[in-house]
Amino acid sequence: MSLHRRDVVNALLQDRGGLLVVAGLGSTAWDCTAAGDHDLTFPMWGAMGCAAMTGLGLALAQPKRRVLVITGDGEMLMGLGSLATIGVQKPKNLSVVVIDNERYGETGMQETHTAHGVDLAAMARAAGFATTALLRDAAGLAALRKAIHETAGPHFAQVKVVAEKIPLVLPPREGALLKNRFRAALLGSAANTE
Ligand SMILES: Cc1ncc(C[n+]2csc(CCOP(=O)(O)OP(=O)(O)O)c2C)c(N)n1
Repeated sequence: MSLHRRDVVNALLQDRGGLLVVAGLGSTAWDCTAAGDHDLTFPMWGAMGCAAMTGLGLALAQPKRRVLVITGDGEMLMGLGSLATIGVQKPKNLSVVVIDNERYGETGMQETHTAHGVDLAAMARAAGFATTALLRDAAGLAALRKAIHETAGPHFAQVKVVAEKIPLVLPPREGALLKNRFRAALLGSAANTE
């Protein structure tokens, strides 16, 4: 494994334009914040297993916007049924990227099932995603970024990264603030008074 998670997330979020981002709990939320706190990033904080479903809802509600879910392997493993639902709904504007350190990082680096051969990309392919990829080095990153921003999905990528403990970069902690700023940035500030 040669990729570092912060480099991967930085590369994917560079020049993000109007991209809507749902960040899974824990490390992927810190990664997204390290790349630049943003009104159009919605971090799940402690909610585990629902990042991809939140992204699907957003993609269906906002078909003209591109939506990216960035989440951890543990978080994705908890919500595997969402792959099937996305495969059936087939939102062209949705991408799911799993930052796979093969560990439950936040709770003590216990190994997840991906450390024992579970192939999330194959599961997404079987579920009906338009494209799937398993990345182990930087070679596929540019193509993944292009898919997220430009081509018809749903896209799924499992990106193997070094299992490392790195300093936390926390987004705002207040759920109502995160929801309201996201809604205001997406729909205009009047949306929060409706
Ligand atoms: C329903 C539920 N179970 C357990 C937890 C505790 N928990 C918080 S983060 C985490 C591990 C997340 O692992 P992963 O998604 O792989 O992220 P990373 O390794 O990148 O931190 C766990 C088990 C939780 N927040 N919610």
